[in-house]
Amino acid sequence: MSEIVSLAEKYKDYFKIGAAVNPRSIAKYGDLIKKHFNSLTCENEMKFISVQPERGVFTFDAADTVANFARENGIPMRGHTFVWHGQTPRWIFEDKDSAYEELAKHMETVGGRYADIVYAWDVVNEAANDADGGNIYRERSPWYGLFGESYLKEAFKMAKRILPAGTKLVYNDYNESNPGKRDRIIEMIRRINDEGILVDTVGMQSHWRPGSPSLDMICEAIEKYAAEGLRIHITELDVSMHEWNEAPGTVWDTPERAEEHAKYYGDIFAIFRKYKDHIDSVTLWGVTDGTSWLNGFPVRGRPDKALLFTDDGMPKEAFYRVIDF
Ligand code: 9MR
Repeated sequence: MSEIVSLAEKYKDYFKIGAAVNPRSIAKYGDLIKKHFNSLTCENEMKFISVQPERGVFTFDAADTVANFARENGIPMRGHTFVWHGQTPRWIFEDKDSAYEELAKHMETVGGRYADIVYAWDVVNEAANDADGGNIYRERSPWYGLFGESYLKEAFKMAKRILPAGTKLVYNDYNESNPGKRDRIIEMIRRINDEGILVDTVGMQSHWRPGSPSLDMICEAIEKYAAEGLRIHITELDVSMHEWNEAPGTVWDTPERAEEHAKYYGDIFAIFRKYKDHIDSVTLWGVTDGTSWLNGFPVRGRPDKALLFTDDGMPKEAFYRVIDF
């Protein structure tokens, strides 16, 4: 492995190169992670339900395993995530009167524990509506159900008050390059920031597939977010080998598809480099193909090969395209 160039090293004049990790991937691929990545995100271990499943009961073992690995190796982390409709325990929504107070306590306890190592928090995750032509907000979020849109500004105010100065405060979402959703995200951030800047960074999750979104759509999204004065983090990048509505039984693991996959990876990293003045980090959502959440999504049991390394830790063609500049 020693002759293979380090991704993080190769990109040191551009932006951080990150990976979503968990205790299992750290145990299995620790050396690979240390070599190639200079930013880490807990895939699930810092989510609300992981660290505070019951009111006042904090469970930090898994998050600590990742954070201690990061500390030992001097790798900074992104925190993921505080306010989300997913992986959040019901108890916090059961009492409207105490929900904000509990959220603040949560941010103090979790944010405080990792304050030495976390440089950015996904304060709010996935609050925008997916559908065009209606409310800009995701109405089915229990946060929206309790407080309407006001929870967004409240959450960022809280984060700004509680987290160490200088922590990047991120609004993070998917389908971020789709023009309709992109514009809803921008409108949402404008409203949060209308009395002063709270959100300073937009997280473009970037769960993509070859050709989708188009390269033009990605450039346009980056330009529009940057024009708002926002820093950009690519937070959850992966490129599925599958078509979105692929017919069952489709043969997908072909040399042609692998070439499209590799080419797309090369093309999107060329875009990221072009916009390096706006982009602070590019995080892949997983380490090796087999550790990706896409195995079994959205079709149960169906594998995918969405990342840059095989399960043997070998770089794939996509890896070589990413470092080919
Ligand atoms: O990768 C995560 C997977 O292990 C979890 O089962 C899933 C539960 O919702 O969350 C995945 O990560 C998601 C991230 O937290 C937010 N954006 C979408 C990611 C992929 O679903």
